[in-house]
Amino acid sequence: MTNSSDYVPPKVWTWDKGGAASPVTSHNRPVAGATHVKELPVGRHPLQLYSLGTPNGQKVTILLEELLELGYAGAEYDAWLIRINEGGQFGTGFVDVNPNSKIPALVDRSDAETIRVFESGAILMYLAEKFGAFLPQEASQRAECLSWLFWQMGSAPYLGGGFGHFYAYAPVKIKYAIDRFTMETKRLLDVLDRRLADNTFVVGTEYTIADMAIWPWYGGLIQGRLYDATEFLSVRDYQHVRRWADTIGERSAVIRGRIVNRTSGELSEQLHERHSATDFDLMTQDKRPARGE
Ligand SMILES: N[C@@H](CCC(=O)N[C@@H](CS)C(=O)NCC(=O)O)C(=O)O
Repeated sequence: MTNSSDYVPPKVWTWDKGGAASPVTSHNRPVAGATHVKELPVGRHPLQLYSLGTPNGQKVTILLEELLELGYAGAEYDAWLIRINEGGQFGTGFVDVNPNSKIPALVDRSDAETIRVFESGAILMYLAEKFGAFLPQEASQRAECLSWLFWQMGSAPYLGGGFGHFYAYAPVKIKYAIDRFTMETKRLLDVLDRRLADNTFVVGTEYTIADMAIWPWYGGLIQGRLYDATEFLSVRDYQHVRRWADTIGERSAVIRGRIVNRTSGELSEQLHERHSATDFDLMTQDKRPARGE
């Protein structure tokens, strides 16, 4: 491996297939499209989710569990596991649903016309609009909600792809990259902390899809579930984010949503696939369903 400080980029970049990769990027290529034929499984519910319990995946399962808790039976879903470390996102069936080969991806089979949705922010908006919940109707509140939702979507590559990648996953520790993305991550935490100093939730008093998008990332950082970086980032400085993260983390729908499709952490916090509300009860008896594995 070339030392990062010795590296001089060539005139034209070429793909070094045998080059250094972290376990999370070893399946990535510089081209799009499928690498193998694999149809996606289809369960009995109207909504079929193909995902993994990362922060981007958790956003959607939290919203679905919140909708079900409010009594929207049409939000019943099958959550199928896509193992991105094994290249599951490059199967033909998955690429048909998301040509960008990233989880989460949703298929809505509620009506005669099957609808696919990819990009977690688009999925949150689609579901919130479909059920008329967690997205304010009033113009200024709606604008605030969408602003914070897209703030999270825009900042994820800095927090996850930048800070998380170079601090936790990269096979070499590069000070320049870690400094650059730590600075931005702390600035983003401060943006959120200032907003939450005067507001219960990011939009104000109402809990919305913006909180559901932001919580798995910034709540995860603050509560120590992401990148093991609480000390490094001095997260105790962000006391309003902490208060907000703890409040949301106690909601029963969030407790359920954040363990769906999870494959890491405590075994008691991993429900690899979810096909029924009773799957959560089976977990407590250590009888997790393992369909499709
Ligand atoms: N902007 C996308 C990002 C999704 C994303 O980055 N997903 C990651 C997991 S959190 C993934 O599928 N990575 C697989 C890969 O990069 O090959 C969204 O919010 O849906």
